[in-house]
Amino acid sequence: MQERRDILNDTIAAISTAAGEGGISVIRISGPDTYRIADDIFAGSGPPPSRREPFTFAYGHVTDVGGRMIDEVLMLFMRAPRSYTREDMVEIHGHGGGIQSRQLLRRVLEAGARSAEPGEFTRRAFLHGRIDLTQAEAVLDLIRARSDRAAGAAIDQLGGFITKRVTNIYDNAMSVAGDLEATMDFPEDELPEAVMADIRQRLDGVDRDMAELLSTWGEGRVLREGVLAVIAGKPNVGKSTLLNALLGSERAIVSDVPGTTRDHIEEVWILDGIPIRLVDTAGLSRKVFAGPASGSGEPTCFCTWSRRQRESMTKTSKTLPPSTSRNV
Ligand SMILES: Nc1nc2c(ncn2[C@@H]2O[C@H](COP(=O)(O)OP(=O)(O)O)[C@@H](O)[C@H]2O)c(=O)[nH]1
Ligand SMILES: [Mg+2]
Repeated sequence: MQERRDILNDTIAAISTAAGEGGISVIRISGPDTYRIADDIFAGSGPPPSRREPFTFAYGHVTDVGGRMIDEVLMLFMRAPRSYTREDMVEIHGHGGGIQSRQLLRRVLEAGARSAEPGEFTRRAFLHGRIDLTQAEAVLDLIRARSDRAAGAAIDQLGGFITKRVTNIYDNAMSVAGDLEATMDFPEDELPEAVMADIRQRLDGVDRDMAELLSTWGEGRVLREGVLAVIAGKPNVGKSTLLNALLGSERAIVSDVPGTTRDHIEEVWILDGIPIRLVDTAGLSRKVFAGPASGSGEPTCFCTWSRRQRESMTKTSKTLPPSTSRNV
């Protein structure tokens, strides 16, 4: 509890837009000092930020300590608890570009904010009870989604889809537990069979719901992490051609000279909304290719291939011995 109070007592800031050039970049400030900081750094006509209405924008400039202009900005005002973190929040919309946004952030930090840790705004949203853990996880999934389908699953989760299902299971289990407790007062032979049958049936329902929810975990993981598919085979059999054809772009060099691909190339290919992490590899040499069933030379796709997954790969692989992984 002590730690939690400390965490939430200070004011944090970060650049919230992606790095690189862009029309605008957004700096977010959250915490008790937000409006003092905003008043310090903002120059514009009309009242200072601390006297603005929530959910309004103000046009003006962010200035340095000496009053010199750093950037022309729009400021958006939000008041606790009606913000993402449930704290006082201000967004500064400045011009995009690495230097410019870093200068704005530096000014905000100079005025008293602390640089936010990765995910700290979402952490505050969680600590203040605005979102639960499954929703916090969904925020990251949504940001990192690599296909429409993955983004759709993250949005469902963010909207509380998983929370609702878990709560439902919990409530049903608690209601069975309550009824079981009530039956304890009765001697066993006086309990009507119908009561026990009903409890058994409801417990089966809880069990079924849990199994069903658990079965969606695998699909979620595939959408989140993608499926790793390695194109392996002898040099010059058309592995790079296959990768390019699937991606619809000339990502890998195709050549009739064997051994053109020297290093592995990884690209994401979306198949039915599922991100497939396609890996084109250098060819496998004759020496390690002398496995018993490896003679065909056809391009071969493995759905699992990594050091961690090598064990499982040997189970799924039909054509290559596990030792070939060192050539990839
Ligand atoms: N005839 C024919 N040639 C192909 C085919 N696929 C690839 N090639 C050619 O085979 C050569 C080697 O292809 P590449 O994709 O670089 O093979 P990799 O070494 O396995 O990556 C190139 O000259 C390609 O144009 C195919 O389906 N048919
Ligand atoms: Mg190649």
